[in-house]
Amino acid sequence: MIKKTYFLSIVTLLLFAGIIGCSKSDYGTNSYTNSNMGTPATNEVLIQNISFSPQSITVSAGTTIKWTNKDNVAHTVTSGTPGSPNGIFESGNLGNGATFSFIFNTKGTFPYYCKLHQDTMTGTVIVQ
Ligand SMILES: [Cu+2]
Repeated sequence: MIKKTYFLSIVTLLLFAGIIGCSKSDYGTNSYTNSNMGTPATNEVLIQNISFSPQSITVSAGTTIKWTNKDNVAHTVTSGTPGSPNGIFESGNLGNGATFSFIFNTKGTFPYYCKLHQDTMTGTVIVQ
């Protein structure tokens, strides 16, 4: 009887350890991005959860677009395509809460990307 109780206690402890372990790893996964997802304002692109939101934005010539990094990791807003920056705009590293603005005076389609996550983070500005 004592042995059975002891065995059950060990099983219970292991179950708790497992549950706490899972919770911790879930928290760890989320901690570098922003769980407080925002909605971009007009002419604004939010950088959140390792992506640009909206991914494509259309504005009229002369509009200033502002990017805001909501993540807890650095990102860049770099014109061109991954691996081939074209020098039109370059934010440098943006930490959490940092912003970058650029005035789009020329009509056209402007692809951009994040230098630090260029396999997944791309966006487009369309100026009409
Ligand atoms: Cu990035």
